[in-house]
Amino acid sequence: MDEKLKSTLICSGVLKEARDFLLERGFVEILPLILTRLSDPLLETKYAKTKIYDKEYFLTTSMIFQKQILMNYFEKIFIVSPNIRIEKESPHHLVEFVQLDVEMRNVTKEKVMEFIEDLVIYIIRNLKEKYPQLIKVPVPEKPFKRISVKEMKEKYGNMLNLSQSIKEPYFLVDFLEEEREFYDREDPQRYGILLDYDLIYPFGFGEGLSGGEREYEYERIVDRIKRKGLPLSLFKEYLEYAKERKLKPSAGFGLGIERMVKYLLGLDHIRKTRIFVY
Ligand code: ASN
Repeated sequence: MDEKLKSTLICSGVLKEARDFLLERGFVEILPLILTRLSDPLLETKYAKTKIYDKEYFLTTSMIFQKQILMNYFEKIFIVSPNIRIEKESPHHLVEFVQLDVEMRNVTKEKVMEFIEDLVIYIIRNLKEKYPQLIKVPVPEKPFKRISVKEMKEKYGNMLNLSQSIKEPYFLVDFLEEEREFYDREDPQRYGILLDYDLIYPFGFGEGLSGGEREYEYERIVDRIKRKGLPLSLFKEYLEYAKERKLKPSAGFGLGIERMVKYLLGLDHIRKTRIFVY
């Protein structure tokens, strides 16, 4: 079978297994937004700004803020969310990609990492059973190893070298404030260190997921935005929620769907995971 057709089949399988796992655990699925007025500042660009019926919109880079706002109403949610990011031309990046965006109220970094282990093991185990000829990667065992960003840099230099050197998924933790966004919660005991986690696939497949605990207190959010040198006016709607104490303690993650398919099928380029992306 052609690589793009295999990928399409496995992509459908990943989404089915992920949805089954989350719905069984009481998660509510939220529909994604493509046009938005509030999106992730991670690349500091508002793509394709456009006016529709006198209102300005741009394209979603991630639904991080919507996930946090939703925590005021639901305890556990997920979104199969298409994102646009002009980040880098590489075998690991797509301008248009889909992430499985998950958020949970009142959970800690450790709990979410355990949850991710269970989710990833569930998806791989079930897909290996259904498609034994297509999926050769082993079912990982938990707990996945944890490595700090500091240790990763000392021992491997960078994330891709780490990924090339390992034979099972790892969690990369203890990101520095300047490496991530203002909404990622700073460890109250360790200034400048964030309560984030990335899932790194082995055999050079690189980062597969990123997430963290979130800042939710108005004063802390304002401080973090200022430390980034960003204008508060960019986040007006979000800051209003925070001021009214409508953001709750939460943590979550985004799992890249195409990156997981690329890893499961051992593909050399992420374009091969999408039937209409060339
Ligand atoms: N989805 C990511 C998260 O939950 C955020 C992102 O895509 N930048 O942390």
